[in-house]
Amino acid sequence: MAGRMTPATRLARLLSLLDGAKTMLIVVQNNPDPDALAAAAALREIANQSLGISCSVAHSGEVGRAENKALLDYLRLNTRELESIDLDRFDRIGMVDAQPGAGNVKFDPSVRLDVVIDHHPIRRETRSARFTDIRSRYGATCSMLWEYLNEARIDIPVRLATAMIYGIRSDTQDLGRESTRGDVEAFLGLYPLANARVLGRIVSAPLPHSYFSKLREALDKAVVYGNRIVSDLGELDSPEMVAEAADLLLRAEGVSWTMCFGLIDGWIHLSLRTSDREGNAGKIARNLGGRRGFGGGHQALAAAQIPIPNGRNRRDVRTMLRGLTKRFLKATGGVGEKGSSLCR
Ligand SMILES: [Mn+2]
Repeated sequence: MAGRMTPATRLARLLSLLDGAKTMLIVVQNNPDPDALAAAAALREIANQSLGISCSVAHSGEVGRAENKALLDYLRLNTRELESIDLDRFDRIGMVDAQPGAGNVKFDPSVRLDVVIDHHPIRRETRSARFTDIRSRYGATCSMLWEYLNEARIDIPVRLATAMIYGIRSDTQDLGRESTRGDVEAFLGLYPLANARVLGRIVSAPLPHSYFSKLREALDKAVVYGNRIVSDLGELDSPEMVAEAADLLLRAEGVSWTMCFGLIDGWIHLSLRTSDREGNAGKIARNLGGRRGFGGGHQALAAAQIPIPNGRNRRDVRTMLRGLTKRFLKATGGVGEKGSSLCR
């Protein structure tokens, strides 16, 4: 466990493990977010500048959000489809901002990883990796990677610094959520190196019109149960709107919990958010994921995926969703209240 070491020891351990390799594959979560993409680019920079290793980045699912696509373009990061990759062709395999066996990454957990650097709570499967640095108190994986870059005295290119700032900002809601001193230090270290104007353009990338109809759906379907909101977004192409709607709805007055879900390829994708410091969204998501699905995350934000068994019709799915809603309400203060539409 590298989490308790000094930055110098961590870097030395990482580099000695990578030493001798010519190629490395860096795996990130499905539908990667800015923190995942920038963290992958940061690990690539370290491996490349320190040891001349050439790296590829891979993930399942697509990069759906307009902002994340703009970030990829700007970073000049060509990500590859994980399913089409021959793992044996790489001397080392690393994973950032995710862990093997987690629900948000389609990667065979029996493949032994060389490097795992992440800020989610540690998973059993991670312990078999050769180098692990898991710091669940950190708001962003980019903050952890900044320490390595800083320790290695690598000149951080403007594009990378800009992307990492975005990664930290978006995972911590501008350092306001789940952030620690390490996140603030990384932010302050990276900010002078970043291009704020370009970042502004990425953050407000043009949105496809379909974004607005999905958003309207999320608002139309939002039901208030006391201090909780639940919204069913229906069929979706990618899960990003589920998370985005959960964030947005949490801003409703008097609301301290949100749960949004959508259906994608036979799976229920669900996002949980809370502003209640006593609440534990990660634990609830893990329970909702159950034995057949996956669930987990942080105190304030979490997600779960639950498979819809074969042969179920629409009514069965509605029953499943009602069951999830009930369990969510039970876990967050009781099922008593009758729901009412947020938008009348
Ligand atoms: Mn992250």
